[in-house]
Amino acid sequence: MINFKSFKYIVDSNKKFVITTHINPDGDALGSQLALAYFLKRLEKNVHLINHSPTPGNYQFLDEDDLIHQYDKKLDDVILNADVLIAVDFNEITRIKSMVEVFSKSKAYKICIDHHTNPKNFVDEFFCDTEYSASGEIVYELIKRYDRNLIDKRIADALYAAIMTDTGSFRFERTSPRVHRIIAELLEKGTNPTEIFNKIYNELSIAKLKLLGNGISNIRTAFEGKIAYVIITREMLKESEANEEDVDGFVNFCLSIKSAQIGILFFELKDGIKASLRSKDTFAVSQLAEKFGGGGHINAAGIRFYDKKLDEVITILLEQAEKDLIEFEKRGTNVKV
Ligand SMILES: [Mn+2]
Repeated sequence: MINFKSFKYIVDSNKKFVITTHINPDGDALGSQLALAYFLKRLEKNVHLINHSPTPGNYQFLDEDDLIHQYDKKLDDVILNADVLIAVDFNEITRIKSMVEVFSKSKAYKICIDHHTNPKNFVDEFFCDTEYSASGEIVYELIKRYDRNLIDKRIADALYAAIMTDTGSFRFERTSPRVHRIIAELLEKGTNPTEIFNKIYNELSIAKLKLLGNGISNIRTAFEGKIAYVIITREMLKESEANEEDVDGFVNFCLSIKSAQIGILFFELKDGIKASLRSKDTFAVSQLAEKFGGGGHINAAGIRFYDKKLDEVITILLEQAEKDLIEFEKRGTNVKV
């Protein structure tokens, strides 16, 4: 349950806000962060946006005033002297990497606005609910209940981007009637869906498209085609002259195979291996991810491995996925009771 009154109190009784989001931010992370910033600025608050990662080029249009700064030690004073630190779209401190130390050290009142499962205890107050499709949906409710007249086109665009990207363009599980009602209100504020979709998704580089082609042409399946997976290695990255952000979204193609119930992307990072998991229906990839120290949602989750080789990760994860699928087929769920 989200305590809207408490949020209003925090906003009204403080002046200096710092908002941050997770490593490799996606549309929901950035859209939610910027919408909050535009809202607080309309209330004449002092707002700083500081992230570990740079903003990917296709989301830059949401931040026309260049409000987002990449973290640097020079910004420590801003973070240490803030009244309120807002963590948006993540729920454990390790997700902010280089900022962990200063975030922990700051005496500011810390709040978390998020929709992922299993929040860790790293803030003073949570505005979290896993029922929401996107952090942007929560941010919308927070702003609306504060004062709906504050939602202008800029805020609407940022929230639209947040919700569109986290619902897979309004098709994932938690795309509820409420989501569409919110979207209707955002469109009434002047948001143009075609324009935002094109800016986010139709500005791919040739490098990304080539890498995607390479990944897809080597797609593999396991367990009678019920698991489909794509592997992206450092070498493939180099060959296509793509960068790590280019791999965003590749995992979703795995589920376009009819027989596939689980889709996995194995991605060899500079530092470790990342596995992105997706599923159809009610198979909870979050449960699978948690077995390896990862997490996420029912239909979308992720795991990071730091001390294993790619082949090893593929073997152990596929083995566990198969076991969990067998259990899912037997019991109709893979969620622990
Ligand atoms: Mn999100």
